[in-house]
Parts: sequence; C-alpha cells; structure tokens
Amino acid sequence: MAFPNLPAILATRDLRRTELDSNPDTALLRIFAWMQLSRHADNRILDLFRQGLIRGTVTGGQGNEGLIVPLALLADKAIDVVSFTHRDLGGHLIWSGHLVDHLNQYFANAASPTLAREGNIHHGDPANRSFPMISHLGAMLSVVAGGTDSQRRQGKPAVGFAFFGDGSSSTGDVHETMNLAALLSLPVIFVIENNGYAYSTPTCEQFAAGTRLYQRAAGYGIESFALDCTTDIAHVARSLAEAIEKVRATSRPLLIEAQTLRLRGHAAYDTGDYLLPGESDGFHARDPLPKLRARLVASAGAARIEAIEAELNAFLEACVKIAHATPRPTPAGLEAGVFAAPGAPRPWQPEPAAPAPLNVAQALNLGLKKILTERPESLILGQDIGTYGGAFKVTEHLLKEFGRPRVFNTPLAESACTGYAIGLALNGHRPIEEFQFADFATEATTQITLNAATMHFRSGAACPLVLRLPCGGGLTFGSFHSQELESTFLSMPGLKGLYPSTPQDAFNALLAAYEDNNPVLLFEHKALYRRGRAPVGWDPDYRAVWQPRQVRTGDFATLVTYGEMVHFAEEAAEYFAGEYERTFDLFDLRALAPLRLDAIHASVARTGRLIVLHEGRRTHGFGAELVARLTEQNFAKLKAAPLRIASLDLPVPFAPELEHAFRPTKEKIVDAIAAWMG
Ligand SMILES: Cc1ncc(C[n+]2csc(CCOP(=O)(O)OP(=O)(O)O)c2C)c(N)n1
Ligand SMILES: [Mg+2]
Repeated sequence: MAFPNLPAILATRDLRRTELDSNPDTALLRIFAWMQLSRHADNRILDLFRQGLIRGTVTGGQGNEGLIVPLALLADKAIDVVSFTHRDLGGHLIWSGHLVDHLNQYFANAASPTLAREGNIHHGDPANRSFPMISHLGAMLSVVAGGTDSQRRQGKPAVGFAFFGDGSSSTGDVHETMNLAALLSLPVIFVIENNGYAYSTPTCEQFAAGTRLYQRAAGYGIESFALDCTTDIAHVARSLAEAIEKVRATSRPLLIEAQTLRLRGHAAYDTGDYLLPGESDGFHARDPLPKLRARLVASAGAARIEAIEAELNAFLEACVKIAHATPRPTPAGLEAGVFAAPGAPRPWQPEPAAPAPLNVAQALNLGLKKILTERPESLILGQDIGTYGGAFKVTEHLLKEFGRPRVFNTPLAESACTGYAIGLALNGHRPIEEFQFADFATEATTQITLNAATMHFRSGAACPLVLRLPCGGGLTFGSFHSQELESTFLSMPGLKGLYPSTPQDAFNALLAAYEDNNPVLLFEHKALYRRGRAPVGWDPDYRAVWQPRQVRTGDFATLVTYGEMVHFAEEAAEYFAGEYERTFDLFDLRALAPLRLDAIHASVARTGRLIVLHEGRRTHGFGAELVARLTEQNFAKLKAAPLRIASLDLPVPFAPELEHAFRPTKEKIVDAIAAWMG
C-alpha cells in the first residue's frame, strides 16, 4: 500500500541558521508543523493504546517538542549521529522514515523497523546513524559518542546528539560518557531533557537541591548552558543552531540542560497522583505549542494555520489507517535473526611463520599487529594498552607502531568504553577492546549483553566487536581477577565466544573474531599467556577455530574441555593411557558460542562415556549445557552417567592452597576420573 504523500509544509526536514534571521516566519511555521504533527501523533498513539490496538506502553513526548523538533531540523541528517529517547517521537519523524514506518513500530507490525522484535519507541535507523535506544537509560550516550567519533575518523564533520532525562542524569553511564567525550574531544552535544520528573520522582529526590544539572559539565572540562524550551521557540532554535555550529567547528563536547515538560505524565498508565494540586495545570500553561501557534496566527493568519492543522490531521489519520491494516509479524526467521551473517573472509596477507616460536601473548600481539596493518577500519582500546602495552603486555609496541588514534588508553569506564566501541562498530569501524581482567567486564554487562548482543536482532544492524577478556585463575589473583565468566555472558543471546588454548589458535581466533559481524568474546586464559611457545603463522584454515579440535583419540570415553584445562586434560589422558591403558577422545571446544558439537556427538555415540571438564564453577557452569546437549542426543548410547569436573561453587579464594582446592588440577582430574571409572 502506498504511503500518503507528506503535506507540503513537511517537505523540508532541515532548518538553516540563516533562515531564522532572513525568513523567521517560514522557519517558525516549519517548526510549528513538525511540532504539531509530533504532538498529534503522540496523542493518537495514546488513543490507540487505550483502545488496545497498540501494546506495551506509550511514553509520549508531549511537552518535549519545543526542544526535539528544532534540534532535529537543525541537525545535519546526512552525517550527524543521534539516539533518541522515549520522549523524542518528533526527532524520529524528522530524522528519517515516513510516519507510517514509525506507526508500524508502535503497532509492532511485520514492517516495523525492528521487525516487531522491539516495541514502543525502541527503534532507530542505524543506516542513517540513528541508534535505537535500549530501555536502560544512559546507555546510549556512549554509543552516540562512538558513532560520532567514527564519522570524524572518516573525515566527516559530524556532531552527535545524546539525550537523557533528569532521572537518567543519575546513571553512571552519563558521567562515564561525558568524561570520555571530554578526554577524546568528541563533538557530542549532551542534552538533558529536564522535565522535572523521573516517573514519579521529582528532581529534588534525584540530586541535591541547589544544583543545576548543566553545572556538572564544569567537572568534566566541558562547556554548558541551560535552555528554556517552553517559552520562545525562536530563541530555542537560534541557541541550538549556534551550539551546533560551535561544536561542529571546535569538536568539543557540550552539555545543554533543556527545560522541557511532561504534559501527559510518565506513560499511558501513569495516574499522576504524586503531583501537587494544580501542578499539571501549571505544565499546560507553560506549553510552548499554543504560544507558537498564537504567534503564527498573528503573522500568517488564522486561516493559514487552521488549514495546515487540518492537512496534518488528515495525513495522520491516513497513516494510522495504513499502519492498522499492515500485516502482523510471524515467527519465521526469529532465531536466525539473532546473529548477523558471518560475511566473507577478509583478504588477509599470507605471510611466513614468525621466525621463532611464540607464546599465547606474543601470538595475540602478532595477530593484533596483522589486523592493524591490514585493516584500516580496526582500532584497539583498553586500559593501559598504550605505552605500557597492557597488563599482560599483549599490546606491547603497538602504540609506537600505529599511533594514538588507533591504539589508545581508556579511562576506567568499562561501560562507556564498550558503548563507545559499539557506536564505532555500528558505523563501519571494527574495534577491539581489551578488558584489563575479564572480571571487570561485569561493569559493562548492560552494554555487552543487552546493547551489543541484541543489536542485530532488534535493528538488523551488524555490531562487529571483539572484546578481549583475560580470564581464569591459578595465579593467586583472588576473587576479582580470576574468574571464568563464559557461562555468565554466553547465557545471553547474540554473543559469540572463542576460547583458544594454544598460540596458533589464539592467533587464528583473533582473526576469526575480528572479521565476524557480531560481538565476539575472546577468552584468554592468563596462565596460558606464557605457558609455552609454539610456531605461529598465517593459517589459511584459521576459521576452523569455530569448530572443536580433536586433541587425542581413544575409545574409552569422550573428554570435552577448553582453555587451560585442555593442557591438564592432556596430562590426565596421558596418565590413563600409561597406567590404565584407557584412552580418550579429547576435544578442545575452542568455540563456546555458537556450539558446534557434531564431531563430539559422534564421539560420544562411539565411546558411550562423557566427561566434561572446565575451570568455571559447577553450578550453572558451562558444563551443564554441554552435558545436557550431549546426553539428550546420545542417551541410549551411554554406558555410564556423564562426569562433570568443575570448580567449587565459591568466589575464587586467594591463597594458593585455597585456590588449589577450588579449581581443577591435574591430580584432581585424575582422581575424579579414576573414581568414576571405578
Ligand atoms: C537504568 C534504568 N533504570 C530504571 C528504568 C525504568 N524507568 C523508565 S523511564 C524512568 C524515568 C526516567 O526519567 P527521566 O530520565 O527523567 O526521563 P523522562 O521519562 O522524565 O523523560 C525509569 C525510572 C530505566 N528505564 N532505566
Ligand atoms: Mg524526567
């Protein structure tokens, strides 16, 4: 069905600063029309929700149009970067798409921008640098920062627009991102939509009385100002135009605290009974839309304004009718939508093996060097990875060779840095982020598991990201520097995981992870970094790391493991071959997600016995999934109950004696298998 033509007054989605001076009435009329459409659409969406035709929830932007409409008109939609919030329907309407596209999102129709996989206003247009919000407020600021930096790195004078509410201003991500943007000198305009409330919580319960939110910018070394968006829209537009021009020219971040309104409460279900008597009337009295209308009636005449309103209403109704008649989604392709297609292999240069054998840390360093040399879209970031070369020296010498823009230290802000990497990844870059220890990745849990991991499913955009996670214990590092977090992270859909155990596999895994179009967690066991050396070089079959490697063959049982435990398992298998004449099919899993178990199924079917070994904790551990899958398929062939060897269900204890008791060792593995055999 053809979408209705836009009314002539909406033909232009841009506003130039010069127009505000040379032709203010035309400029204001355009702003008015988009504000009016946004207001009516929000109100109509609320009606449809109340009729049960729209599900989920409806968080209207009524009262926010005085900010978002002039700003979206002024932005350069061809290069700028944005992530709209749940108050910004007007911004979405202007940035891209047709009103029907946006209504399809609310209706959760098959043709919705999120394919109906996400609801409400959680959509965007990543191809046009409008990044879809996740519910977790504050989380999108860093993504905008990354996308904006990506544009600048590609030579485009982009500005980023990152919105958040007075309530969201309390989240850690907001602070982390403003600090990061100031440090990296990113041209991002942070806009606080201060409407006085976060759901039912007034600002006096959000931050200490007497402070203004814009004043916080001084703490980050960035400029800021407050802007009343409820009174004089011409002034708002001029101020925003100047601010955008300045940020575009200086490439410095800026914070604007915009005074806005929340005319219809938090959401459709909000009873508003927490408001003071008369407070709601006061909001409506400050509504900028009737004021702007009165001004335009005075200059253009009532008939002209009424005609525009009638045309906008007819357009809205025609669009609602189409969206209402648009087909509903079906579950077809739902599971296939989790991951972006892997893409063709990169044209890596074949090269001779390194002249001397390398350990895992050196193999990773060689892989990073190869990527930085051959792939211009690559860059690496993390704490202390620059001059220092990383806590484990995996990035040694790379800063010197490739320079700061591509190899750089980050502040201690894992969440914002990961969001920033997501923004880079969404715009054509391929960042590799080193976490100093895997344990600190929990600081970025939302960004990793909810933002990056779900990106393709809900927006269709690829998010190619490598997150390097130095993990594992046995080194007396205690509870917070020793954990195995694969089952924590990989229980969330949308993440891939590789866990190499040899220098060549580490090199191959890095290349394979790099060229994948999805977020890949690269688990690097710290004890393996310097465990031993082996020849490392270009391997045309590097993508085989997505499959298990058969390390030994045998017939008594199938032993499945990964990481450092591969080496312990080899020693244990050697022992059983020598002492008991019992041999094992030993598999190094290598890829933890997606799991490719065909060869292991075949082995279990043949041996009839299964041992799963890993260093992570037993309960909810990765082995539970492995045993379940391998048993489900081979139950009739099993001669014994599967054996699961894992760490104790404890925080990783510190002292060597205690850590020894905590995690599998060669001796404990031998004992467990011997007892099981007996
Ligand atoms: C991190 C986080 N915590 C809680 C929520 C639940 N929640 C949704 S909207 C909202 C209020 C947000 O207030 P504010 O940032 O001022 O934005 P406003 O809704 O007023 O525009 C809350 C608490 C959330 N979405 N994200
Ligand atoms: Mg608010």
